Amino acid sequence: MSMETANLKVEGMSCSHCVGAVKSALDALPGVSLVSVSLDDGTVTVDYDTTGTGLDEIKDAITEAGYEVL
Ligand SMILES: [Cu+2]
Repeated sequence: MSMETANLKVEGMSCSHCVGAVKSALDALPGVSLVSVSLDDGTVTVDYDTTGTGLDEIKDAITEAGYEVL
């Protein structure tokens, strides 16, 4: 088990609905333990176990939810 933290710049999040959509998309990934979203900064911080998921999967989940990872 190896924990990592990803700090991502995400474009397109504008309201609490967006925050919820991103959070639930990431919470659905195996190994993700904590997701925090800052609307003001346009950032998403994800704590995850690298044996469960990876940065590519995290970025894909955000993209599939309809937002752009910069
Ligand atoms: Cu929104």
